[in-house]
Amino acid sequence: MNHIYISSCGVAAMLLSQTALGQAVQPATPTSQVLWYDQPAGNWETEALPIGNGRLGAMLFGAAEKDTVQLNEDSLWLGDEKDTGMYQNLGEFEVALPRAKPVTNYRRELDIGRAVHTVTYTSDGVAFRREALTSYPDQVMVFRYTADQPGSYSGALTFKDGHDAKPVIAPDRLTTAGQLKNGLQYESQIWVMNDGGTLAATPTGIAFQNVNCLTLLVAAGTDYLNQRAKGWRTGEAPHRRVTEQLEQAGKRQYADLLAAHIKDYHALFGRCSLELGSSSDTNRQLSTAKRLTAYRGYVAKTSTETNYNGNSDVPNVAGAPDTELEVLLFQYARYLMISSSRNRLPANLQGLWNNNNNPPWRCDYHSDVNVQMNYWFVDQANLSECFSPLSEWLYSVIPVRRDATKAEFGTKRGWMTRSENGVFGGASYIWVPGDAAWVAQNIWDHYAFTQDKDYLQTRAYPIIKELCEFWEDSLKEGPGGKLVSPESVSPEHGPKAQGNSYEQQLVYDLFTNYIDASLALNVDAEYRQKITALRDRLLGPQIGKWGQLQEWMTDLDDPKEEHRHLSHLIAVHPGRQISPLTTPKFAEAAKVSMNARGDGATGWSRAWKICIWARLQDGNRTHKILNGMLKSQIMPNLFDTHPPFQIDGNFGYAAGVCEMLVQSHMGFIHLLPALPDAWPTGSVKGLRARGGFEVDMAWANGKLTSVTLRSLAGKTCQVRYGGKAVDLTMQPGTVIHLNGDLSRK
Ligand code: FUC
Repeated sequence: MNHIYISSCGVAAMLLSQTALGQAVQPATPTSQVLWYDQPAGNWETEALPIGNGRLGAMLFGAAEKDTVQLNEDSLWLGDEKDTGMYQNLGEFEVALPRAKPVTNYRRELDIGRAVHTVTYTSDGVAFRREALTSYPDQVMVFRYTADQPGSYSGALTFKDGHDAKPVIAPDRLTTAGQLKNGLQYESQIWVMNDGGTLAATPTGIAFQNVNCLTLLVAAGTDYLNQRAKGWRTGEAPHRRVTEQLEQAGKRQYADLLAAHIKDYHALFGRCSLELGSSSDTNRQLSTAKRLTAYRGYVAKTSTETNYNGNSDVPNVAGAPDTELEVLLFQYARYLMISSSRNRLPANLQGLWNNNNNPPWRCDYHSDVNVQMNYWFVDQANLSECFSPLSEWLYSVIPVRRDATKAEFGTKRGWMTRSENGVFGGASYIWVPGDAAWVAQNIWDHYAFTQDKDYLQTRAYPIIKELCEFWEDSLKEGPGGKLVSPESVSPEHGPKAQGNSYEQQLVYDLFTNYIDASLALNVDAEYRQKITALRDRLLGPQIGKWGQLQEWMTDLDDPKEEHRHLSHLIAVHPGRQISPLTTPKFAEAAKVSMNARGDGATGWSRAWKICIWARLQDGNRTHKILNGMLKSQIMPNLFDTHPPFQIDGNFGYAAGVCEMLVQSHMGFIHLLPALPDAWPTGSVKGLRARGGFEVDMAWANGKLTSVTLRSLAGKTCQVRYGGKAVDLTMQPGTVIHLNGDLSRK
């Protein structure tokens, strides 16, 4: 079938980029924005590459003879209000492309500057090229196959639904609809478009012959709705919406879909850039997998950590410092966030990529660190739009949690959750009272960064206030009349006890955020006073017998304990109760505890260690842990592994990098609070600070050289660097330029 795409199959244009890519010369995009490989992916978890638009996602393998694409839609969830459920696999399509001759010049790459995945290779004298993207503006995935000689595509498309629903096969379309056992309806459609040649329906899929240029449009959806009052369903099968999305996208040229996608993506991604010095040309020319190996080889000279396969053998690669790879990992976290969290459900334990119907940890929203960590960096790294999925999800499940808490504990006000959470409000595993206050901290922080009053009024304030009421009812009098939390766990180890630091610190944080929130809205003065009085009576941090910050109310901490959870350090990060600048003794005790926990860890825990040491202002320590993270738990596709793959490590890494460069949790903007010797020269543009500020800065030889500060909300602020501080009064839109000594330019 001929169609609108004919005119956009520009062979000449394709040839140009083919030459550049086919010879594996340095790509035009900076190497800190490209992941590339000289082999197809074999393994989903470690090698395949993710694309997504915050709702739809795919993992791409890129083999020349068989393009395998595994699909996800972020609301394809089992479960209900009682059962947490788990996140499901939508399915997998395969484009079989049998070829006559061996493949040469193979390259697959993910350009995170444009959010486009490309595969190029030569076979039988024909240069082939594929591009794949997931468009947010058009809500479809686009897969585009071109070649430099006409009629080069012959093969077949098949689709395997994740729950074995059978596709309805038309000559140009595969439509697959099904229902999960909780009644959730879903549908996926693949529309095949050919320039030249023929298409035909077969018993198993769609066959194509002698096609010049093949385009696949993929749309998918479910009838999930994040509203309890409507039974968590839209009330309509997804067929109409999915069909419409496909029809709308099908009216447009590929070049237009591509341009709209890049424009939309770049509006978010392009807002923050980072440079930490140049890497060597040798490093730059390595594929990402080899580059990681080289990095490991370099780090291995100074550390003995095991890698993600659990062995400590590091290939004999002469590595060199590679700050561009460290930047790539930071920007990759931003790419993954934009691709997995926009206007729909929040990023789960694997973002939104999952090929398993019984996934590790349900691929859910764990609330005793993981979902919080996912969102720590989002506002800092100038991706505030990606935050609302978290607040909307939380807002949607609170009514269920409120009822469940009342049924279980007879509570009158507020709610609690258990560590495993789904999308219909069901939760499982241990009840952890502090978890809710912890998510509420993210909820507050989003306001602190954006100064969005409407959000504060409609989402943050009601959520925070209700939890204050819960704690008002739950706190008990403990030793010396201090208020302590009821008996609970410190995630996820040790005895059940009263007054665990986890809860004490989170309640302190919640009350502090409430006070600030009610002041910002100028409401509830009386209740604010009450909460202030309660906060003053809370049992505060305690220093134990070996100088450590106590995890429990009684001095129980074992100096040999290396557990991954760092729950008693929340006051340092992400909280604001302990800082070397305001509470130096507690900060010292925090260091003692952190030294005892060690620098190694599983996935996310190591990222948290970077954040905590950054808050303790030890730049070299943060970089050592960062080195260890890249060496031992970053896989060739740059996913972080716990093991298995958990995206919190990727996102937590980005939070750590932000904390090393700019901190703003103590009421002022602190520049370069934890700059390591390994980053003597660099620059960053577009980091955000609390109070609605955007920061650009540059440094050289370990010293700040220039700063540009933009105010979005017109607040006064204090900027600090080293021993210096300046107070600035700004209007919305004011831009101020400072020298390295903070004098005005
Ligand atoms: C928490 C952690 C585990 C794991 C799981 C998904 O329970 O303690 O390490 O990350 O979440």
